[in-house]
Amino acid sequence: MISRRQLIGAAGAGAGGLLLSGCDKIAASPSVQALLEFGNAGTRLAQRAVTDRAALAPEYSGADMSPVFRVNGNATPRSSDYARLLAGRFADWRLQVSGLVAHPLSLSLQDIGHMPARTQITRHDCVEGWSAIGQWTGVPLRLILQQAGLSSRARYIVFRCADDFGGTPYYESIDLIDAFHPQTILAWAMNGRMLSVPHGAPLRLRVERQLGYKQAKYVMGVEAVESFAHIAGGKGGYWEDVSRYQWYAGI
Ligand SMILES: Nc1nc2c(c(=O)[nH]1)N[C@H]1C(S)=C(S)[C@@H](COP(=O)(O)O)O[C@H]1N2
Ligand SMILES: [Mo]
Repeated sequence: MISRRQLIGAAGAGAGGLLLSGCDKIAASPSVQALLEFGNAGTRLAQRAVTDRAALAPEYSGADMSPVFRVNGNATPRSSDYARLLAGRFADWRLQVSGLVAHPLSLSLQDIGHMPARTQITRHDCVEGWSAIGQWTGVPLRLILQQAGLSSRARYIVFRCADDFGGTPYYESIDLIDAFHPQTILAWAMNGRMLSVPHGAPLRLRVERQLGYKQAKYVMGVEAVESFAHIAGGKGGYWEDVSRYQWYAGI
């Protein structure tokens, strides 16, 4: 499991990244404003992160839902594999669950649809300075990890996506606190309909205590790992590798 020291290290790095990023837009969001009000009290920030990681993100009512939920990043994966799966309405699509698990899984959309589902209306906050409230339905990630029999060596969950930027695949990762958080789901529906391609069909991550770029769309694989240092650029996600975006993007 994750030690308290490692947790404080990760939380401190995340908060520091926000402060250093110099991004005015994000500083304007109320939750970030609240974060900044902690000032330079890094230890207090870390303490808050340690005690609050299990807290739920606010949930909203249907009346609060945004009439338009912006699409950001890739709006459709360009690969021929994805095109083929989409043409078959994802009947041949499988979610591969691999890595540090006792039982690797290959789950169809139907398999996932038969698992218990959770529906939540939450606010998505993109680091670029926009937010939208939407409703998400999907399987809690912890149920998939439990079914796969997560090894005690696993510390992070990596999400492999079907899309890329200039040939570099999109991917993301989260720690086990977020992986087992009750609002962390692999969503197959949005606003009461099957997930659309622009929003990540057939399956996308919702990890509600973090910023937009952590919400991996087009998830093809879920991999349990001890470390993400050897994956792609080693920083745990596409944007983390190519920009100054921090791995822990807590809000
Ligand atoms: N696979 C993949 N996931 C992704 C992205 C992407 O380009 N590809 N963009 C990220 C960013 S920056 C945001 S804000 C959200 C946007 O989700 P949406 O298009 O459903 O609004 O997805 C995130 N997940
Ligand atoms: Mo974003």
